Amino acid sequence: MPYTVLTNTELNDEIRAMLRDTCQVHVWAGQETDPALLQRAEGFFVYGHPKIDGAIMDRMPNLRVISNFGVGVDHINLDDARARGIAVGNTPGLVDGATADMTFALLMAIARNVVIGDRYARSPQFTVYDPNILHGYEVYGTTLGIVGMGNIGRQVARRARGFDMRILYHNRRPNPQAEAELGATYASLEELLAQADYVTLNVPLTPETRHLIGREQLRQMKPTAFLINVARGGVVDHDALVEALTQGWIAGAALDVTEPEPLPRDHPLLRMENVVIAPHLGSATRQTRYRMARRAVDNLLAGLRGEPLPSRIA
Ligand code: 8YV
Repeated sequence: MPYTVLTNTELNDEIRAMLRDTCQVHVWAGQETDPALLQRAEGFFVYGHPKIDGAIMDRMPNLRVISNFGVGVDHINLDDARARGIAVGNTPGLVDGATADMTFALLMAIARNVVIGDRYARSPQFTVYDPNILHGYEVYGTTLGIVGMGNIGRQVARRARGFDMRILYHNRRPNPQAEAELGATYASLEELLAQADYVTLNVPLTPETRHLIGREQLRQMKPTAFLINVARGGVVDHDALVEALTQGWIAGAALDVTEPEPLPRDHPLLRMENVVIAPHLGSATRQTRYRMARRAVDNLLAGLRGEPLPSRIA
């Protein structure tokens, strides 16, 4: 007898194949979802970042496990799940390398005008090579400020060493191991913002990190500095960021994540030349996506069978 599993959006072929023999997967249709289906649902496979709270859980009295495809679980109310005895799984340790690569891809793209250069090189305006255009900022030998020295932050620091960067980091607690291994120096957030040429955000979104970077923090950055966000859009106050970019408090920003995601199509950030935006691609490599799928499926099946989840967050 296959398990009844809901998912918030259509799963890709790879995940569907992994679940084919054990689960009957139905796509959650919001308020319209058939009550009989909700009654039967034993597992929820969360693909993307829909809000999952107690009200939704209460509509599924047989729900035993929520399996999140991804490490960040800010969209799932973990307390509500705990209170109802529902296990929640995620995919820690699997997205770090790919997300750190993307951090550097965005950092390089904004510093060296890769995206704006690409648009120009394809345009009818590019008829003569001109050494005088699109001078960017150097990356090697500059100062990197990493906000959040967790698994992803450490991977970012490892890459920065290859660029001969001086590495500052800020974290809830100093991380002596990272300091010894990576040559990173602990700094208060104020010191880091004042000194870094590139500030990367590598923290989870929690009540403490929501709008961690606002007006005051952006004003502390150098006018030649860049902000790179591969964490969650909510870590940055977007109104303040628009002001900072318009007023020249900072040189530019590269964002893999925004709030909301996607931004409304007429949002000012989408019209700015000193902004690079990606559609949340941090962990989007074939290899990482496969590992995430495998772990998310293993968490789901373990929860359905009443076994310990390989990666349980709540
Ligand atoms: C995923 C992520 O793309 O792991 C995370 O927290 O943000 C990304 O790696 C996303 O969660 C997909 O659902």
